[in-house]
Amino acid sequence: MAGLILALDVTDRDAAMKIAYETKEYLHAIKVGWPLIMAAGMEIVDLLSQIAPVICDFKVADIPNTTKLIVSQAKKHGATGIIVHGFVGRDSLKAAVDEAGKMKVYVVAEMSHPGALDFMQKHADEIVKMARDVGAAGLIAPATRPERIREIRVLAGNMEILSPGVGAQGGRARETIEAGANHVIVGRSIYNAQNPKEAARAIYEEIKLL
Ligand code: NUP
Repeated sequence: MAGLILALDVTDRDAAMKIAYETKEYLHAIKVGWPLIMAAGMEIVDLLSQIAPVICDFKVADIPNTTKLIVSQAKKHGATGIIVHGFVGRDSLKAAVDEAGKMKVYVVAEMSHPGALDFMQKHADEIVKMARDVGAAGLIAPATRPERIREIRVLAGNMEILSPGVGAQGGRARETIEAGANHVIVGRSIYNAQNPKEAARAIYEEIKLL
């Protein structure tokens, strides 16, 4: 069943908790990134974990030892998943997977913004193969390019694909899932909506049976 992951990129702790509570019945998970962590500290991961599974979008891009330390901190605060970069190479990726244990490691294969065409897209397919080799749980692939999700799906086997870029960046939820993503990641279209609960419900309804 396709699911909705809320990208909770607000910079106020109380606003974050309110939106999470309001939308929780429609969420597969909550993705927390640097804006909220820098505003509210890692404790927000512990708090949000009581509402829904939390994925830490830290886009880790470092040497194996530092990667291991970061993954371990995310685990300590109750995250169920962490997003890391793949371009740093096999040893760093392997360090993330080894340290993660039951926590899922999602590897950025190709980003959703136009700048991803400058460097990332050229190596995305190799990153997918490497992520699969080292036993990562899933991949990040762009909802803004459903044709790329389709290609990445073929290489990914049964790895999970999470796709950001729905809504504010122009991607569409149904099309993203139909192209082969398991779940969509949506931020601004929900947390900036007049009624975040209704915005989350609409996306949930659009994809839940796909
Ligand atoms: O390729 C990526 N694109 C992307 O937008 C990888 C990501 N992790 N993201 C994140 O997804 C981005 O940092 C933001 O948290 C979310 C998309 O938010 P929005 O465009 O729906 O507001």
